[in-house]
Amino acid sequence: MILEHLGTVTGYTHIASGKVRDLYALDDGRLLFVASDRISAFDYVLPTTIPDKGRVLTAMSLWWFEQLADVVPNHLLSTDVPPEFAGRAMICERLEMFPIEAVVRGYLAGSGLADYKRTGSVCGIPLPAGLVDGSQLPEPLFTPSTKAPQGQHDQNISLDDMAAEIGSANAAELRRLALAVYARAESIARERGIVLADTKFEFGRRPDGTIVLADEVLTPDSSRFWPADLWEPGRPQPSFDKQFVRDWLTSPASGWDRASGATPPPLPADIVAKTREKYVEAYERLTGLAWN
Ligand code: PZK
Repeated sequence: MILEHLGTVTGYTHIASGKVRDLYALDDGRLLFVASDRISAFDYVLPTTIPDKGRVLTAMSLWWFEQLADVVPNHLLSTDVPPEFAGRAMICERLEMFPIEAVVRGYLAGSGLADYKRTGSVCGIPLPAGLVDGSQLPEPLFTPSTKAPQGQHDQNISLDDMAAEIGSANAAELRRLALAVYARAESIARERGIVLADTKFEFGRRPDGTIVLADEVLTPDSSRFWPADLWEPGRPQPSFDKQFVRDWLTSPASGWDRASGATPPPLPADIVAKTREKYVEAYERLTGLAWN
């Protein structure tokens, strides 16, 4: 009771948390979107944080919003946030969110690859035979999914399913916007030596009906970034940011048995430092700006 009251007088009330980000409501109706330093791997939030990760991903997202401003409006209002969130939070306009993850895939991996192996299609879109893990697709695909409750995986759906959920005009517009944003971002990333294999957007609607890009965008947490020089279809591609973490967790050194269902152990300091450096490198390569 008392804590809730204090939360209100300080002006922000916690409303939701994902694995690595937190959402607060301001008392004027706006939202505070906060990126933490938490990191997930193999579907677990690890017991170790990565210093500066929240600030790096927020800076990256802000930079992308600017790059994309002529393609789609976004929910960012301000970065003037409470001091404990400085650099890793955005004040955003509150939208009516579409209950859809707007995924675009330029390459085959993850659940897209799983669908393809099982059905020869991804989200009902037929693909040529002979594609392998990491293959570039003939053209980028819009492959929507439904947001699953926390702890479960999103489920790929067809465009017809999506249209049944949000209406065919909204479905067509989300598809158009997501593909346009991906095309712009993929071209920027490629010039900087990063393959943007796939990415997930969330969109919402203003009271006047305008569709707006929300969430964080085009970060390693919402996208698969691959180092372009190491891209080699036919095997799982190394992750730009998390490869040191995955390699250590699955090595004997970690003592962790992924199949056991146990929570992963804390990361050693050198893995933390190298992973932090990868996030900084991704930011610097994409933006051409120095970190700090
Ligand atoms: C909104 N999420 C996902 C993000 C979480 C959950 N601009 C907006 N307006 C209304 N709702 C949302 C947004 C945004 N972005 C986003 N859920 C609601 C989410 C961060 C942490 F726990």
